[in-house]
Amino acid sequence: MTDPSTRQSADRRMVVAAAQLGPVQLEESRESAVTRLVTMLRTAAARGAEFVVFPELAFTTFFPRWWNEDQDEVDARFFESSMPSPDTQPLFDTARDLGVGFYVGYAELVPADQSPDGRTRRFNTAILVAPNGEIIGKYRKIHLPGHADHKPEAAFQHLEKRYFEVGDLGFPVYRFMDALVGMLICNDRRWPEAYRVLGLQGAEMVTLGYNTPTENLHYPEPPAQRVAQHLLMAQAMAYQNAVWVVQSAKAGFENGFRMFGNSVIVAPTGEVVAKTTSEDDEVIVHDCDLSLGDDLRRTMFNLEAHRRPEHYGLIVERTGVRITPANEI
Ligand code: CDV
Repeated sequence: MTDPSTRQSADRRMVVAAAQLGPVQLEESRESAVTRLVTMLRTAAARGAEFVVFPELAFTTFFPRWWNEDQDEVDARFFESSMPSPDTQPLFDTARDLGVGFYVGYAELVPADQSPDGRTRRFNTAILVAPNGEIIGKYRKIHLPGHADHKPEAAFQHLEKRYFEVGDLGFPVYRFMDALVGMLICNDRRWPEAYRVLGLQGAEMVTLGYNTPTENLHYPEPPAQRVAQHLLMAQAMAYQNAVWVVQSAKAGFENGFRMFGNSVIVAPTGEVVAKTTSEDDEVIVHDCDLSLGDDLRRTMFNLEAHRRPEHYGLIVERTGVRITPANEI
């Protein structure tokens, strides 16, 4: 266990990039998507980045927007049963050549013969890859949004609950280069619990890829409001947990369905230090001072000194709302 007081060594820095991916059409091959990621990796490295954050499900289109009953076809078109795979190997090779680490999201298929319970399993997954090209960490998305049933009346589907299982790895934090890094995926960013569990393990940087539709599937909502909420969450979670937040979008029109960009790097102070301006492939870079959160962690958000878990029981005991007014004894 690391003593938080021992990490206040001066001038720990990491130059980090968020590499936003523009749309990946249904017809686009994995090979083509990987070529685009490799190009951005090179751009980021040329601008000094040591660590690059790519989006959720980065190798294909955002396929949960389509109902498909042919699971074999879904598996073959969108899932990876090994990582790296022949198609994704160039990304790993380039990272190793450049000496750059990365986070990337993909649809993970665990074949039945490799699964402890003999069942084929499917997860929405992100990995942390070291500058030598080795996978050093894995996270499987826990807060799966959307639905499992077909909604033919809807303009589009959000079938993450159909295509994926809830992640089974918890919220691990990894020692990565000079920092303590946690991973989340898209909808996880809306849940303070996820960030706090990372914060309690000393995370200094939280990395996250996302695919967020510009339109709300459930009710009309102005797109600008959705972007405002996205930025609000990133800034609040960064400040409340004294962490750097690096969030990378897949954006733009995929087969007519739009997703917003606004990839951001946010400082532990809650300030946005870099943000994309397009819905295309775009790289933003920031030189992060890893000690910037130390003052907050020592004072306002000294978790050891100020948290009151004896009063937080409901957070883990109860999932949904049950109205329990204090005056009804
Ligand atoms: N891929 C996602 O998790 N998208 C959700 C949408 C459905 C709201 C998100 O939180 O952005």
